[in-house]
Amino acid sequence: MKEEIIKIKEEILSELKKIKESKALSDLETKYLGRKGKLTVFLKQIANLSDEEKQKIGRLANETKQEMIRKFKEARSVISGETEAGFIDVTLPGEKRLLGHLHPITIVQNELEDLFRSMGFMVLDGPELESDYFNFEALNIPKSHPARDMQDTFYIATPHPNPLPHPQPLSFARRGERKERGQEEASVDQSDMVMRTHTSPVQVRGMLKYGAPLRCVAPGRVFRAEAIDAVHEHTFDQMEGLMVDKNISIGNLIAVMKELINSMFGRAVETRVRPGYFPFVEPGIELDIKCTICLGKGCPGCKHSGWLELLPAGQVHPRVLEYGGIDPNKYSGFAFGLGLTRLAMMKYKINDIRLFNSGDLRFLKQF
Ligand code: FA5
Repeated sequence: MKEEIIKIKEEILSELKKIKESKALSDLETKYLGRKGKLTVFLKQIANLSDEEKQKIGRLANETKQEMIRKFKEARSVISGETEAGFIDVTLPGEKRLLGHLHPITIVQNELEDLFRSMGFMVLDGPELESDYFNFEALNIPKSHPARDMQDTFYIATPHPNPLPHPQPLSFARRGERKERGQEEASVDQSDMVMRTHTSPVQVRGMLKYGAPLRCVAPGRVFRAEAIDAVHEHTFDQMEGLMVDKNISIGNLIAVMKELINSMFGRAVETRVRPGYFPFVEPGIELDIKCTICLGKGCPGCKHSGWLELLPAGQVHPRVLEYGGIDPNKYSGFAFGLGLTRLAMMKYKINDIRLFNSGDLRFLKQF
């Protein structure tokens, strides 16, 4: 009988070694220690032995049973990752959680927001469904202006059901001017709606809300009825920047632009500045960046030109300050309209803009 008890014990220990998960462990415990388990049933025979044999075998039987109960308990702790003291065994391999990823444009936007906050800029938001007034009119682009053709606009067929009255531009008499000007020139249509073609409407919204002096950036989506290619999307992101104060000049603008480019790329990147035309700035400039993908040799990411239009900017037009309720005799300002999507292309060396809105998880998982 003694040999039989030892044999069952070895059998249990050898099977225990192969167990890796708790269901199999419970089954094994039932098989040997359950009410009809092999060891339990075998030990019941002890009751039929003589008193002398009972004493000899009984002790071994009892010790073996207790030892096996302990072994099962230990095995259960190992499988569930707990030690006897109830602590988590940190050396066990962890459960790998599936983490989401920030979209590359969100990453770039967050970095820029931090940079501009550190320079005292507020971060503003504006509506994507915008009135014709803020998208064009208040930016010195009246209905008949040829500059409306510069941006292919998605006009909304249904007029705004409950349009708010737009503020009329304030008239500030210029030096040497007698007559009040402004109000009669503006053909304010309060119900025409467009998908905003740029983030520039937030300039005027910001000025009307906060007045001067003002420093703000406004990131967000913009929409254009564009022919799509490797560098043009119909839905893309821009970040508007605006600084209004006394004696703000192009010098301040260039200092901020340099700060922006350096912080984004962390190294000197070749840029070039050209004159640019936008009715809401005077003078206007365009900053291009040498393509970081082909280093200027030409690739699909820069439409084989070696350069990418990134940052148009200029001194805020006095008319726009007036639309924002700010006296252009006292204040001046600069504004820029950064192509955020194009910046993300250059930062991460992505040579096709269509990847950003593709929803392709293989693309997004790289960030
Ligand atoms: C504007 O949208 C002006 N509102 C910018 C501005 C603001 C000028 C303030 C002066 C003062 P533009 O149409 O060039 O300008 O667009 C600005 C930037 O957006 C471009 O330099 C480019 O980087 C990006 N961009 C323009 N069109 C597209 C497009 N279809 N797809 C992706 N990015 C584009």
